[in-house]
Amino acid sequence: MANTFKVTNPATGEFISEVRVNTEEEILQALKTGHEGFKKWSKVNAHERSNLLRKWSDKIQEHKAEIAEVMTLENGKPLKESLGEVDYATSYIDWYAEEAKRIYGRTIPSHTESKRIIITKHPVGLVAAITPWNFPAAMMTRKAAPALAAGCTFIVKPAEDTPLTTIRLIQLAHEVGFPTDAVQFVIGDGKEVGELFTSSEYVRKITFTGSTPVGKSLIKNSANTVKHVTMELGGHAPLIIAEDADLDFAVAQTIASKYRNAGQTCVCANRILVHENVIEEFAAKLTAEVKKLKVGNGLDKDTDVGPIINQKGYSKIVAQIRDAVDHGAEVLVGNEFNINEDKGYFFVYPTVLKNVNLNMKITQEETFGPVAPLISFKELEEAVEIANGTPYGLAAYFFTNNYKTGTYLHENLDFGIVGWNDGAPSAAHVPFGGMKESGLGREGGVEGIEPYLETKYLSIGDL
Ligand code: TXE
Repeated sequence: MANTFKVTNPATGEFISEVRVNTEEEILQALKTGHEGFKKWSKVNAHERSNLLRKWSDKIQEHKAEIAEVMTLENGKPLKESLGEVDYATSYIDWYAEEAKRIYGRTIPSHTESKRIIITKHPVGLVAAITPWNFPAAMMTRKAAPALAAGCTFIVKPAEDTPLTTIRLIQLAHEVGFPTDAVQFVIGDGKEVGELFTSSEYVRKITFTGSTPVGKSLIKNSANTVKHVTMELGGHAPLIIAEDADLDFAVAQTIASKYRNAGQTCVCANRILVHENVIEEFAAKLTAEVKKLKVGNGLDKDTDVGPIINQKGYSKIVAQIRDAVDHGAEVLVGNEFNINEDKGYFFVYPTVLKNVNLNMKITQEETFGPVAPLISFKELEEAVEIANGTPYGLAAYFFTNNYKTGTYLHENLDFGIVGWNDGAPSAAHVPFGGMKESGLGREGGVEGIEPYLETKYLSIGDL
């Protein structure tokens, strides 16, 4: 493994900091520590775990401005979005601080007079998390909070591009009193750390947010030791504009869904399906609004859209735009880039494409960039078929004020998250996750703590 990672600002290419990469011995030791720490942490009572979580949340809020700035520096997202992400991240801690106190068992009526049957819930053990760079705070707390609330110990490997936010959050967890063997981080290359995590007998659960191919390999590698897995993988969200939709509202929601974090979110609208009778009007309104978006350094307070995280992400987006244009897509706005490969910064200007068809890469693969491809449809059945026609099933959106249309779409879209006249349905109190190759399990809500718990059944016979 390399000895250090250089963290750079994707808006300028400037060096921010260097983080030391842990050696294999250190990572193995950390896993042993987490396993041994579990014996103590799992015995801490639920109210105390809850109190610590609340203190952690408060502490993060005290440091909100500092954390948001670090996030913008390493990720590039506009400062206003980073501030919002700190709130989003602590909302998971707040939610699971309460859920910690509601890990209920139950009793089951017996089939004989003498027997008593009791069901209890227990933490699974050491949880190893691998997190992405697109939401460096929230993707970590969404895993750490339910794990710690359940009584599990927790170790996280942040993404190589954005380790600083995570390191700061873990430091604050220790400052408020979480034992250092209950909450840990390690720094290293994804594949190498992933293999150490999945092959370790100490790790009882892997929780991952990232690309579908990496998720599949983690599931495979976890099989040897039969670990629990939660996978939040790629998405390719359809956003359907029905003929009767309120177009101004739908445009505003599409912009919020599509261009937040420069389109680098797993739930962002990737395929905009518009009824043929309103596509011209919708396209004109969307284009007019997209032209107003300001692209730049996330630290500038006017910036709406920041840079792309790195060259790999940038190249994928540019290749999709070029492929679409080569195959007949019309550029309504965008298809412009501002790159400086020597300095290492990569901007893609918000783009809207019309005349997009299903043979183009952009309709088949997740984009992870600020590009809105407009696809025309005639019948709702056709829209549903296109929407469901990929291996992904994370989020879907539709805009209609017609109850029958909305009900039909809700019932027929194969997605874990459905937004009806809502382009931003995520929250700590709801189950977030995907169907098909978008993942396994749910994060958030009451569902989000279950994957960190084992069920134990006690049968008491004759007493
Ligand atoms: O993902 P990776 P990348 C999608 C999105 C994006 C594409 C590639 O389409 O364009 O994935 O992004 C760690 N074993 N999403 O390359 O590689 C890595 O260190 C174990 C959607 O950034 O999946 C990082 O911590 N871990 C997604 C994390 O996985 C490995 C968010 C994510 O990186 C590993 C990110 C391996 N073999 C990308 N290889 C979402 N669901 O929001 C890498 N990693």
